[in-house]
Amino acid sequence: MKFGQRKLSRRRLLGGAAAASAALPALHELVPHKGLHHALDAAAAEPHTPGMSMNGAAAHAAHLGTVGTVNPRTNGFDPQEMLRDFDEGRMVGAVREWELVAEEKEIEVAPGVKYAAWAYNDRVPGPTLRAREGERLRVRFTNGSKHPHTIHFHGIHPSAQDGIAGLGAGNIEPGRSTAYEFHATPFGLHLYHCHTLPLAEHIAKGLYGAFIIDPKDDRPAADELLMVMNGFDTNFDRSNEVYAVNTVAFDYMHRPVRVKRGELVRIYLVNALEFDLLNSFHIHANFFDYYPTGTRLEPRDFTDTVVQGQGERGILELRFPYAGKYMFHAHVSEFAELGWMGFFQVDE
Ligand SMILES: [Cu+2]
Repeated sequence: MKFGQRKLSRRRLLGGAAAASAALPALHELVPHKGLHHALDAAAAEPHTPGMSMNGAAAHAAHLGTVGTVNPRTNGFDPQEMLRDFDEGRMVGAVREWELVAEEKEIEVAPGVKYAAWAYNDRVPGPTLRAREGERLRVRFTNGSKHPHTIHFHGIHPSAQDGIAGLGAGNIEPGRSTAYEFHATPFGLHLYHCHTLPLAEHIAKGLYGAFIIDPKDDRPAADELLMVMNGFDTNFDRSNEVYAVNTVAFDYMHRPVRVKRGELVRIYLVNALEFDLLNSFHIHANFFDYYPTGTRLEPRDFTDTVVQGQGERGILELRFPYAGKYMFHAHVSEFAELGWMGFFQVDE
């Protein structure tokens, strides 16, 4: 069977032991000579399943994770670095300014699984824009792709700056540029994304990013992490086959997020998922304070699991009292088994 003839279906991958066994050869066909999808290991595959490599057996022994990893150089961005990569732009006079360019870009979302993405500034998610409440902001946008796009910011601003068709600059055609200007308000954790129709496709292709507005008085000092929950519809059936935080499935399983015992950790958590109505974040062996949208300085919840709808986001704060490895994952088990899980490595 030729590459691509059979579709990679998450239902087949996750349909239980029998389905997983049946799906195994299909996946090999789809990603020849590349790593096995972990879901097969997790669901049912025996260590001696035909075609399973020693690496596969090792992954099985470790229970979860892909065989092999995505080399960050392939994508030109690294989920490890994205965690702490906050883009404050530059000051032009009294205005904080960024330049964003939308372009087509092939990315690797799991070992051997390529995705024809659309990206702001060559990365998915796009740069994490960060400003201070009340500042004047300017985002220069150039559409370097073959399709019309916009940038629509969440926040409070005049309608002409809203980045949708028919208002202000409207859709930005290929090769054209515009600038969005507005004030940074309210403080909190927001997002930006393309708002050209068909909307779900334009977002799901990768045109989204986090937008942090810090309150006038800083939040307490912390080790700050950005986590954008996303997914990829690799066969264009309007459901996702790969799920992740910061794009690369299972990356934080292979390379845990390193934090320090006792230190305050603040997670900016954004749900950029399309096609699935809900996503969630669950941490093992710990609890966190949760600030929905980050727009209040008092937490709403003290919990270990939070659910977010499409476009929802919030800030988590926690400390790890014990050193060791702590799993975090979508408590939507299906998403977890298709890539959305990782570890914190807590060091002394
Ligand atoms: Cu678009």
